[in-house]
Amino acid sequence: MNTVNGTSKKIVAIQGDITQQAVDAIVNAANKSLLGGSGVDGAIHRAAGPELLAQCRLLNGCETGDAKITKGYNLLAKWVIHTVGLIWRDGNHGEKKLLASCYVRSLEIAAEKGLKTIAFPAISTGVYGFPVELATPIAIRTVKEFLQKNSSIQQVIFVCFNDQLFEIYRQLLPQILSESN
Ligand code: AR6
Repeated sequence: MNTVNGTSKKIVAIQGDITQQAVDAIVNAANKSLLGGSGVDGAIHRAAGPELLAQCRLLNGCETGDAKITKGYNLLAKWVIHTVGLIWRDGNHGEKKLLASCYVRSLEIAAEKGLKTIAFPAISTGVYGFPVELATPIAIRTVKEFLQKNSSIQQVIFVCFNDQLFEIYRQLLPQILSESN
């Protein structure tokens, strides 16, 4: 498996399918309805089974930049944290702040539940059109800063679904993790 480690293995990037990750929680790049969709959202619902949708129906949706948690049902992951990114327009409509908020809220919920290992997809970079070159540094810096303040989470895994995405994480992860703040 392709893996790139940060200095402490606390933050790593792998190439793979998030539905196959044996972690405490996987994060879903959902939409405000939380009722499923295409991309990673569709893959997670298919792998988790219909009980996931039944629980999502009880959540009354989710605001952009926020997150909500459900069980993982048939997934290897015990929990799914559903977060909602913003559809990319031109970068001047709060996209960056809301993307960072997706990562922070997901990690806050994981920490509140005492979860130790969390896997993220590249939120908003598919259907929602956020350029990966801009989204990746935001994802890495936001997770890095969160883990500097919170010691309960042991590992965050960025799961890259394709070669191009993994290559960007392979380049940026060591670079950003070695920067002093
Ligand atoms: N494992 C890991 N990453 C994946 C997987 C997978 N199985 N499948 C896709 N990706 P997207 P968004 C990557 O479009 O841009 C849905 O309809 C994909 O390559 O899934 O936040 C929701 O319901 C990309 O890098 O999410 C919303 O309506 C990343 O996951 C909307 O799409 C995110 O792509 C959300 O759009």
